[in-house]
This record gives sequence, structure tokens and C-alpha cells, in this order.
Amino acid sequence: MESPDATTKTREKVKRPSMFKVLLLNDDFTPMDFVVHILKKFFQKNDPDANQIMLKVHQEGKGIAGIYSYEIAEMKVDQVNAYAKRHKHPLKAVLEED
Ligand code: TYC
Repeated sequence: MESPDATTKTREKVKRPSMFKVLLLNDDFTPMDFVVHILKKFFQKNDPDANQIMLKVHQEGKGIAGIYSYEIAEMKVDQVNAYAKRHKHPLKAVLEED
């Protein structure tokens, strides 16, 4: 049987899916144009936005490449880290809960 406040209880259970930031971390070796390329290839950034994010990472140590559900964010992190490694650059992407 439904309790009188079944509707309320149902609403209380509704949770928005947690979102996760994909952060790029600065290093001293990865070329700036490779980071811009990554932001365009994996995060669908246009040229001005990609340059702005790359410079923020370079100056501040880290920056947000994109915000996604856990599954998508994890996939982006893995793809970027594998791609950077394949191209022999130390660039790292990490997840951070939003
Ligand atoms: N610091 C790097 C350089 O001077 C550029 C860079 C930017 C590297 C962002 C990584 O996530 C990064 N070539």
C-alpha cells in the first residue's frame, strides 16, 4: 500500500546524476599546441576557447576541459592520457567530482 505521502517520498529519492570535471594538469614539457589540439579533438572546443583553457592550465596549474557524467568523464580521461602517452608527452587529465 502507498502511504499518504508516497509522492513526497518518491520526490525525495530523485537525485540528479553526479557530474565530474575533467581537469588538465600543467607540466613543463607538453607543447602548448598539443594541449590546444587535445581540447579541440576530445572536448569539442573551438580555437579561442581551447587556447584560453590551455593558457589557464599553463598559468594556474590546472583547468577544466569539460564536465560530464562519471562514465563519459572517465572515458575522456583515459582517452587523453593514452593519446598523450602515445605521442610521448607527459600531459595528464584527471577526474574531480563537481
Ligand atoms: N606548460 C606547458 C609549456 O610551457 C604547456 C602546457 C599547458 C602543458 C597545459 C600542459 O595541461 C598543460 N609548454
